[in-house]
Amino acid sequence: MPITIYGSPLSPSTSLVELVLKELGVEYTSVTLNILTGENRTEKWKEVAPFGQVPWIDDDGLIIYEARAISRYLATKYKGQGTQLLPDTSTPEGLKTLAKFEQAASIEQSHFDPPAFAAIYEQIFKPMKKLTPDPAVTQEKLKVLDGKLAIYDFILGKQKYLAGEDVTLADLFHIPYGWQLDLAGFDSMSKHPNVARWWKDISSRQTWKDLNVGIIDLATL
Ligand SMILES: N[C@@H](CCC(=O)N[C@@H](CS)C(=O)NCC(=O)O)C(=O)O
Repeated sequence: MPITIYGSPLSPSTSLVELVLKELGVEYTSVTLNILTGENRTEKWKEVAPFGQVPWIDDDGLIIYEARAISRYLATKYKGQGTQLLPDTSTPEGLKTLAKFEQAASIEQSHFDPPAFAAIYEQIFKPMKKLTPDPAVTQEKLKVLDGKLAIYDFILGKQKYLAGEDVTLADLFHIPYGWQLDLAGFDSMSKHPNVARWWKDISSRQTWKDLNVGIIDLATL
């Protein structure tokens, strides 16, 4: 039975899981929930997704939510198929590369996601929810993000990807919100030279292009 992903085309976290499935070459089916009307937060889904957020997957009865956890699960389950997205822990260097991967994954969650999400929420998601964005908040969050990306630039001046010389899930975790920053017209991902080189590399992956994530016409939902 193919994996089913419950999510929304408006959700960067859903795009992340789809990207990982494409990288691994795994067939899947999708169920779209209308997150603007709160369909994901109805009593019907409380048992499977207690926090009420998309995405979650159903893999033959195994329900998992939290996009990064789903990604790790999929990359582990389909190890040896498609792109290798987690370090190979069977080598003598395995523990070291795993530690570097975990460090990179933590950097994304601690330093990139909070300001990137907050800027995108203000600029893109608030208008979608018919709330009024505050440009001052957007600018403040972008400034915080820029400070973090200056540190990324230092790191990426010494290595190709965030965990070392190979692409990993830790890099892919940045793609959906990095993409939204580009779509919003912010120069965050292109301002610093080493970040720009890395971002061009990871965001031009064919799998991401195939997903064709863009500005959604709400009338089509
Ligand atoms: N930490 C969660 C965050 C998921 C999340 O923020 N989901 C958003 C869409 S990207 C959502 O469900 N929004 C609608 C809602 O919260 O009701 C993950 O990584 O999966």
